[in-house]
Amino acid sequence: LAENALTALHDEDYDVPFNTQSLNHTTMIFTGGRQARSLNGQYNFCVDLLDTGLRQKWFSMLPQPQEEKTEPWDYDPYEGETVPVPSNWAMLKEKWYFFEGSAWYTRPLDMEKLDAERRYFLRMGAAQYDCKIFLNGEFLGNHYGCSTPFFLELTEHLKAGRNWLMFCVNNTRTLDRVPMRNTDWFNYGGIYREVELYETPKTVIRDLFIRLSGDEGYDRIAVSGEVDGAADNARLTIPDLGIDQEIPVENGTFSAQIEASPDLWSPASPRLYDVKLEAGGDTVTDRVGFRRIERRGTEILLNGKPTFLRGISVHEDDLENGKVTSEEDLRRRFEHARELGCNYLRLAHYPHHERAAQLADELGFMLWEEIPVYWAIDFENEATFRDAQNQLLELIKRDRNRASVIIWSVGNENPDTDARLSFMRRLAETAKEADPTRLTSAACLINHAKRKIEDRLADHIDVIGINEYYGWYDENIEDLEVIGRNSAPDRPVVISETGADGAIGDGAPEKGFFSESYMADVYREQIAMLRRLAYVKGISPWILYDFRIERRQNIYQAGFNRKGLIHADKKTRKEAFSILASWYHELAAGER
Ligand code: GCB
Repeated sequence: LAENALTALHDEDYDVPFNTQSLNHTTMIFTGGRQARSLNGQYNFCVDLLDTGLRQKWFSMLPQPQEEKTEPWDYDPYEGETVPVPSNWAMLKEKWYFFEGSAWYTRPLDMEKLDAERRYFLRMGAAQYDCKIFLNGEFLGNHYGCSTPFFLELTEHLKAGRNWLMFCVNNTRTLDRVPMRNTDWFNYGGIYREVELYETPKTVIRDLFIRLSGDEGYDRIAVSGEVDGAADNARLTIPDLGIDQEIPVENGTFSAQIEASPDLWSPASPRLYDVKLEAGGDTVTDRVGFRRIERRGTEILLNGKPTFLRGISVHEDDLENGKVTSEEDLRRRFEHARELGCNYLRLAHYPHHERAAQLADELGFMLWEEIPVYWAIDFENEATFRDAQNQLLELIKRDRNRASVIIWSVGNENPDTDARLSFMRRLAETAKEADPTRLTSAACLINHAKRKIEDRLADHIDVIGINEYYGWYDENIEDLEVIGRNSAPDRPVVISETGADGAIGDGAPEKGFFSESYMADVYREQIAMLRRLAYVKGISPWILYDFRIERRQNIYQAGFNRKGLIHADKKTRKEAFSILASWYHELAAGER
């Protein structure tokens, strides 16, 4: 019996300080315009239900010929089965479909030579949920969170020649995580976005935030950021605006306001400008749109004009690829949104791939982005708060140059307790501090008995989201009018969700709950009602595509949420699609 089988009852008992959440928003670098070396591809792989690898320290074992092995490890990370990265293991093998636990990924990393004047950063696009990183047998850092990128500087740890990179990714659902144990989407484990290596000069631009300035009539561009390393000045160029300006760097930060009148970005005219920033020999670039998004009273204003958000909600979910997103998948999503007549999408319920917001910038869609503070989080737990706050900051730092993003949402349908109010109010404040230029929101609660929006968080966000399912979970759609009267909201309300399940294909019902025609009727009734509701400033029905979720098992659902306007095949439209599309196109025509 190996000694380690008797110890390590709890994670904290491992003699390596694993659970430190050491990789967080402070270790990010700005990657726009940088050349990356892809570390995607085949990795040696092993699921490890009992965390034997942490106890036996599989990570510390470097490749050894069979005859030189000093211990009988239960897994050899350098032999055996491989899987592609990015991927979700649930989609690779039937026996991994429901697997929740740790899994090990190993690959070589060959460095022809190391340049003493360069720095090296590993970037992980996303890993669900807890990811520990090892290099050449050493534990280097750990990240929590499911959908935001994280970085680890390898400069001091790489050697010339062959290195070994290893990840231990654990997707166990626990009470103290964000999200916690219970969600209405599938728990796809694994490294499911790109892994890359970035090489930079000694001085690194860590952060660049550029936007139209909210002061003085929006005739300025504000720029700020962080430089790590020697630099006296940063130089900003935006050729199409005639901007070429030196900005002093002090204590590693810079900030300036520059007079400019760019053409404003909007869905109708998604103008983007090439931006370049240089400092201390480092250079980054971006394509940035400039626009104003504000709330005034109960209106949402885009570039000073009241705007109605014609939206649709969407998950990252694919029949074959799980949460792995491709360019093709994203483009198809925006084409469907365009066909519907949308000017807006809600990216639910966690940060989607960063390419989504880049494409929305180019194609002209506004976005709601969100962190998975979903249902009953451990609101009393300060460590849970830090995790949520870190996911929010990583998302904001990743996407705050995207004109398409107009809303940071801090959560969805959470019980109105004191602990929750404090937790989510602090998140809304964090968002405003990191980015004062966008609106905050959350899906708030309706008290159905009182027919009123009743949620103390509503006073602390800019836009009140409500998920209402009249015609599905709730009966009387007339209540929506009463809710408006009873609540008399002092700020814009957006229906962040509404919808109904509609099964199609073999065995689908002809009428009643779960039929396509029932779903179509719900959309007709909702639209008839929404035409009368002045307090609603936008909607994002639930949802564009049917998606996988194992908690729904009736014969029509069979492991899927069937509220998609389009089947999970991402091709077959349901009747409700054209009903919503004709209303949206009518609204869009009225705007012109
Ligand atoms: C909701 C949740 C969403 C669910 C949806 C449903 O309110 O926010 O995550 O999937 O309802 O279909 O019940």
